[in-house]
Amino acid sequence: MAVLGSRSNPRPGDHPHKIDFYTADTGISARAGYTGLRNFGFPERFSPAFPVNGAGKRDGDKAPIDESSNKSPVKFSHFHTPEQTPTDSLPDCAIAIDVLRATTTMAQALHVGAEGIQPFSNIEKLFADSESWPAEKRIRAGERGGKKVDGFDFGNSPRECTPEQFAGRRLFISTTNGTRALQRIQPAPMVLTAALVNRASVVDYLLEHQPKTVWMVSSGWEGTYALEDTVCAGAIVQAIVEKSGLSLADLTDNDEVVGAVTLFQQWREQLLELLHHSSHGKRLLRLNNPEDIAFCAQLDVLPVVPLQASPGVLKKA
Ligand code: 3SL
Repeated sequence: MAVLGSRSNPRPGDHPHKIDFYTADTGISARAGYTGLRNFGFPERFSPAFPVNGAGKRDGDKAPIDESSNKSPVKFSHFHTPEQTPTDSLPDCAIAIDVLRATTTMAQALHVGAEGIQPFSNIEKLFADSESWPAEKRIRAGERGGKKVDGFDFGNSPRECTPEQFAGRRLFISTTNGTRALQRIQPAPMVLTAALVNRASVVDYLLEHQPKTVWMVSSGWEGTYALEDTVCAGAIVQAIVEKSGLSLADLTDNDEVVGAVTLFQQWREQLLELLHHSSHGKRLLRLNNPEDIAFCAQLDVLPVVPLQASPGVLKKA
């Protein structure tokens, strides 16, 4: 079934995410959408948001797309900070981004075999909730101001996440901004985390599961813009453009997405330099941490998608 287009005139009682698709094989419209929140997963009630033939394509492949289609039923929005993220609606899928360093660390932790991840914005709550977990099965990690929190096992360095230390253990983590972004989007039916290191896997997941509205929520720094999170949001949408054959204009729901993609196009061959330009990159350099920046600047190296499996718990998808 090829998706030819959608119409945007809502009917009384429609869910805001409900979209009618006109299909090539039937010539009639098929109503799709969801009517309630789910923990995760997008079953049969969803019609494809990307051209069906585009799903799962590898880098460099352009999905064949019906020339009569110039409108994508999937729309991406990017928000520079958790504070700028709308509070009166939810997308089908929300992605938290904190390239330096929280979502990079989370990707690496699950990649090396962590059993799951529980993010906390509040350190006292992290200590209290993790207390009920067997000591040998838990890791407490995180930072404030880039430095390890007293009493934690680790800071927030992805390079500390080794199979020896993390395999089979649950990571309880609190960071300055990344965990706040995650808590902000927790009620969404599909919640992922993304960083440059796992960009390709996140993109493949989106192409496979086909949410129709996707919010990319950057962590920023204490309520302000972060260059490195924006370039990651741009990298995600750029890969969707390349793999689906859809145009950027069709995929975009706010101006921030266009800005993010443009930033990525400009810097895609110099991501490490860009991270060194960013204010948080400079902060980490002052803390003498160039190796972490280099780790976080790698593109598409970790085949892992952190997915919220139950409220507040991320697992490998
Ligand atoms: O702000 C955050 O959530 C952290 O990722 C910041 S740091 O890189 O660990 O300092």
